[in-house]
Amino acid sequence: MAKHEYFQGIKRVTYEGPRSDNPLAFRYYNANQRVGKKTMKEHLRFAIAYWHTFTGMGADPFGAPTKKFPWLQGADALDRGFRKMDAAFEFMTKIGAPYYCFHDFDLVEEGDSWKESERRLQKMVDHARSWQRQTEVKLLWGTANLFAHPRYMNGAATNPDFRVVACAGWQVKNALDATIALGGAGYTFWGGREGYLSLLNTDMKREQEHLARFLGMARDYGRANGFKGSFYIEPKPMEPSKHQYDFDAATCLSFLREFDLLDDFKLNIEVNHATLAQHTFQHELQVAANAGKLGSIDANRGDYQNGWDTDQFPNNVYELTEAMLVILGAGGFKTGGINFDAKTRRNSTDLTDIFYAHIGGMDAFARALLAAHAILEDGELKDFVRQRYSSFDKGAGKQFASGKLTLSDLSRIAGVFPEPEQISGRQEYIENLISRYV
Ligand code: XUL
Ligand code: CO
Repeated sequence: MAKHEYFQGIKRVTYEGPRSDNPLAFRYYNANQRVGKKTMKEHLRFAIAYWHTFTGMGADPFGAPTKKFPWLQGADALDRGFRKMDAAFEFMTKIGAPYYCFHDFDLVEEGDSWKESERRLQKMVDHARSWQRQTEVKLLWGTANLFAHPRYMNGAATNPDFRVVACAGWQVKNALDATIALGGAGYTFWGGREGYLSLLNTDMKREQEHLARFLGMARDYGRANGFKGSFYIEPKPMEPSKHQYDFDAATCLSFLREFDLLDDFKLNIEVNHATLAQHTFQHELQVAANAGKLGSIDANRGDYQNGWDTDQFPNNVYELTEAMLVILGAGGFKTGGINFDAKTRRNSTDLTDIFYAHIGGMDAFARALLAAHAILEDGELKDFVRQRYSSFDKGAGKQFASGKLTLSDLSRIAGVFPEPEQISGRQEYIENLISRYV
């Protein structure tokens, strides 16, 4: 532990069970409790997002920062970086999160020269390595912030100016080096400004080709330098660009397929990005899972009444249960996990609020895991779906599914039967089945 304690008066958060009324205890997340073949900790692989939790100070388009994080008060950038990291590892240890995620310049502010930025990053990586050794906290994934600096206003890898693309390359190389040095299990690309505002000044085809070229270069560099983890693309339909090239899971998969990147890239699916794309989170997870590309998730929730990325902490156990059904159905996380890409509200200004937020999110996921596991064990849901498609398991249905029939065959077979009788989809019955476990 560092000499200074930032979260004073808060001890390690422990599991006290559903009857506990201690707001600083888990009521459902019991790290070592077995659920099927794995413990909760192994299933959920929680990660803390460095940007929201230790760097985001509550500024919004209408107002100044509200959060007076003590670790950000120093005069010197490196000093602030070190103190932020000490606070981060104190928090992650106390909440019992096994992982964290960062952008390069969450760790420390960018300097005023390439050299100075690299020097700062190197210092932070050394400090993180020493903290990782002293604690059990590991890096789930690293990434580069290719959207905040004004140079990226027209995009990073898709910028029409090659010099900006080169800057993005410099940043990704350093961020990959940091991720590799810290044993990161993954590396994420969220295309912050990889998209466009107006088609009138944009060569979309060319920009997408550049993006693919850039991702391929990052992949080659990572692999050549010992990175064995997963590369993730994180879909998001809009904001900050009007049109983002990585709109949703299906768009990303088709892009990866077109440019022959599928072997090395999986998807990192974020709840609020799914809903901005007019999908449910479950839908996006299933699209990724169907392609064998469900890598990791960014957990949060949007707001039902507005249309932007509010990044609130997840608390809807029913929806999370549906999500966990897909995740468990796909075999669970391998290199990925549940990264809380979520922030406390602007007026939640106490340091304790950070604990309440994460405890709530972790408990909600633990309940969803328990419910989803029990639903799968019970088997009725799976049987119901299997039964629904059983006409393809035998006879002509099976021949159709295995490609042995022609359209003329279908037409002939249709003529043999009377009008098919109605078969209910029984959605409400199935929804009630989920409710029994939530
Ligand atoms: C932005 C977002 C990012 C990525 C990492 O909406 O989700 O924080 O997760 O760059
Ligand atoms: Co995210």
